Amino acid sequence: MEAQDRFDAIIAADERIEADDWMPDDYRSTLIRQVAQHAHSEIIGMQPEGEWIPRAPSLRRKAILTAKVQDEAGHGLYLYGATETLGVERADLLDLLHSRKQKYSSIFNYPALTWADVGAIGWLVDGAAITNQVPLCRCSYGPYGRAMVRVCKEESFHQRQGFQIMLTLAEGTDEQKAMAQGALDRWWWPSIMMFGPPDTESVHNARNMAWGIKRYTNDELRQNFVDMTIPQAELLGLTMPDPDLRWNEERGHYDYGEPDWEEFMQMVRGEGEMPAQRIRVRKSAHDDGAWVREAAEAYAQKHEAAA
Ligand code: BYC
Repeated sequence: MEAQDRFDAIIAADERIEADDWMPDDYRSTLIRQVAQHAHSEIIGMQPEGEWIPRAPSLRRKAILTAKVQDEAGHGLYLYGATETLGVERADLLDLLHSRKQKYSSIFNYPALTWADVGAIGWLVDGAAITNQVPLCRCSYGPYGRAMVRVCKEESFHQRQGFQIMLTLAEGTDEQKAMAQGALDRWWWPSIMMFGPPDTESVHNARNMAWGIKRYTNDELRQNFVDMTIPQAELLGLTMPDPDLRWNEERGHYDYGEPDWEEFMQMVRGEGEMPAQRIRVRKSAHDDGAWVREAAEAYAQKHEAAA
């Protein structure tokens, strides 16, 4: 059987492509693009919440937030590992991030202004991430799908801790409730834009669906997230910042307003001071960590020589 036929048969049978299987160049390159972008998002995503670790309102909150931010570093690790199985080096991927030749998620180009933003990130951003990532556990590329299983388990703890912060604030003083509402107002639209451009504008949708990399389109996932989140906002007693939001009996889904796609594109392109700051902070963390990489390398060489 020809390599291409074997690949097509595996995809048609909804089985998995593994690292040492033959795969078309385009399949490999779209995966490198997506999984690297995903890995970059995990480590850049440590910044908005990491900035709040020293300012967490109690020791308990500080411990929980530290654990959550460390989890994101771990997700980066699994995902860089998964990308490396496609024949690229992690050091090169980091260079591509630092030189802005590869992207990270638009969502991390927004600032976390108050403690309530930490709650909103956990509730909405991790909530959107789970909605997107649970189907990715069934991705046709084995190493990526398997990495997603553990990531999703941890994301579900993250989502709950965010919701719990929002609930505490929403049940607190008028000022705390206003903080929670402000954070929802800031993070709602960026969260629903995280799912990517509308299906009519999506470049990779059709092919990546056919290859079993994506299982649902951007708009399908966005709708699932909206439907899941509205009852949670009602429970919190908060108001969604979308006047067009209403239940559509006929569709069995919520209708919602049009996001600001121009703002989304600006965030994807990384225009403005916030994206520049994200890359600056990342590069300086990388430079500060050079001695750790050198020490690990020296240690590995010592053991190799001994063996
Ligand atoms: N931001 O054809 P499309 C987390 C780009 S981190 C930036 O629909 P596709 C967390 C897209 O790359 C979780 N760019 O693409 C961490 C493409 O550009 P190019 C992050 C975006 O791949 C810390 C163009 O737009 N999750 O949860 O079929 C703390 C056209 O798009 C975005 C992932 O990375 C965006 N939002 O679908 C807290 C999920 N959206 O390269 C939380 C993995 C689109 O052609 N990725 N673009 O120039 C995916 O599932 C898919 O890649 C996407 C896009 C759904 C995002």
